[in-house]
Amino acid sequence: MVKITIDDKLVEVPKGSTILDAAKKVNVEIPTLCHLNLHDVGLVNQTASCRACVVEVEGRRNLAPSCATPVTDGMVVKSNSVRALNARKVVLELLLSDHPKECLTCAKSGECELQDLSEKFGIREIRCDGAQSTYREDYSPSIIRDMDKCIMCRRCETMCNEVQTVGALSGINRGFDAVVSPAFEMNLEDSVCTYCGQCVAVCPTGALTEKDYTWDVVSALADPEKTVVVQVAPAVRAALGEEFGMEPGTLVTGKIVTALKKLGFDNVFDTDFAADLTIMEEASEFLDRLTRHLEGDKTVKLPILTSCCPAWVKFFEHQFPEMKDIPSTAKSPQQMFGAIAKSYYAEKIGVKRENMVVVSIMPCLAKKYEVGRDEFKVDGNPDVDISISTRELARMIKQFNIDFVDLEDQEFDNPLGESTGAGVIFGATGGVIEAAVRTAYEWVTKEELKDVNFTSFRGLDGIKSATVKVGDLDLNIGIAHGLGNARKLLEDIKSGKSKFHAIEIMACPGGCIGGGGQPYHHGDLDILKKRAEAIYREDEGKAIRKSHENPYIKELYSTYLGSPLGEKAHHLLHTHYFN
Ligand code: HC0
Ligand code: SF4
Repeated sequence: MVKITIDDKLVEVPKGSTILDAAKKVNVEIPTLCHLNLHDVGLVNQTASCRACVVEVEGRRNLAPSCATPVTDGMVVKSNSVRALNARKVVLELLLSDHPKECLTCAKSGECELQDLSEKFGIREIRCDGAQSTYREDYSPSIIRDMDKCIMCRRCETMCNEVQTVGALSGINRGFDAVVSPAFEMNLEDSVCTYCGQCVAVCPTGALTEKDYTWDVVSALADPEKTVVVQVAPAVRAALGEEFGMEPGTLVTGKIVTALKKLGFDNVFDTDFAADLTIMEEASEFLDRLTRHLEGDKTVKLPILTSCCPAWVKFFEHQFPEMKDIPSTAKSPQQMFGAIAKSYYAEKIGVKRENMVVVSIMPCLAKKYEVGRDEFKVDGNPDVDISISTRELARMIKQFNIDFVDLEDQEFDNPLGESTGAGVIFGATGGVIEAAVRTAYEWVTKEELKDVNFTSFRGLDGIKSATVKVGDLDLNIGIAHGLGNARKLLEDIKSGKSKFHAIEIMACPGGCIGGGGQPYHHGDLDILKKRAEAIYREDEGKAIRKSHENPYIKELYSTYLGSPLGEKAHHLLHTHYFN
């Protein structure tokens, strides 16, 4: 251990700690911009590029960046000397000198860390206003890059390259032309980007933001010709409240339904219903593959991989094209919902497909891209028309002057609004495979699964594994969240080392609760933990906790789809992948 003094407070920290680590321990708040420590999910950005965290160290001539300076025994640090404060102010002024002054219209206004610090330091004029960087904007279906707002903190680069191992972003050029870009300055849309949105989640300014589709939703709602139905993803209910000042982990399911009805949607349905449907198909596919494998069929490939996360799908299409016959062919719940809404439900209520608009509320930015994929369209008409994020829904609720916190709870509409606990837990890492095992267990053993809680599948460890006894079989389950962790499991499959029968993969750290469209967590991982707890609380509170027991799912199969993996189910609920 090493002892140092910060602002007259004595603190003891492990060797190798930085001054910033030590300061946190004694609640000395040193401002940071580029620094981000999400150690639990493998992200430590320690580039020391912004210099907003400089401090004075006794005996040293130069100010030291506290995020990157290791402590030494007996060190005496002043975080608030006039010299340090003055340097920070100059750093901010220099950053602002070529930053667009667009706070009134910036998508990040109110959430921007540069804006916050400028306010804190009382910067009212920029003494060194001069040349401005002017880089073209880059629009993709999910993400907008506005590089004039980039402060070269490199958080996105660390996230994309080290945590996600996608390698879509790196710093290029010098001086005013310095930006973070895909290779050859191509647009994100033409790159290997997966649209996971994790770069957006950690960007401190408005350089990377979601593409906002809220006004497309408003236009659809205003069109008297259209029946507008909405689905709400599992993870949204565990996070939306944060946008209205509620404690992280507050469940707001019933309030979301009420808010969406007030916004004017004709029906408010639940993606969790479609998550139950996904389990029917995915568990059937898994058991079919497993049975044939056990019978010695060498053409069958195991492990089966979940396929409901569109960023993960795009990742394996780009990076492991030779393995695209391993993931399940089941569509994601978002897309299953759209396919069923525009067939079964549209027929039931006598509305033509082209007169129905399906909107989804998702914690995810890749879902915006997923809705536009050609295989999810019928004669050019998409199964899901518009996908907006949790943050965009919050914006709509505020625009419509709805007092969210005081809303009464309401229930989802039926038939596409009834769900089980198994559908809800899709929102947290490990939840999809837990839901699948709850069903597969009962289908294989023909016995009731008494304890549905597979706690070994839960939690924020990057890679989890567990063996579950299902009848005579020891089922080996693998779980990865974050694409870097997924890559490790895929490399094992490729080299023949994998012992898993089934693997769940979600692109975002934490699963969908940590999606790129969720309220910004500003580096506080406790927020992710609280959201996950909320998801499992909702599961506990459900009367039915296994997908195959959902009465509306049973009715859907008996009156419309036939059996899982049957012809109609195959046509509506399964997909294929591309290189
Ligand atoms: Fe998810 Fe989903 S669980 S990907 O994270 O499978 O976005 O919440 O909606 O589709 O259900 C996101 C969340 C979903 C889908 C579901 C899956
Ligand atoms: Fe990388 Fe994900 Fe951002 Fe794309 S969305 S650039 S994959 S971090």
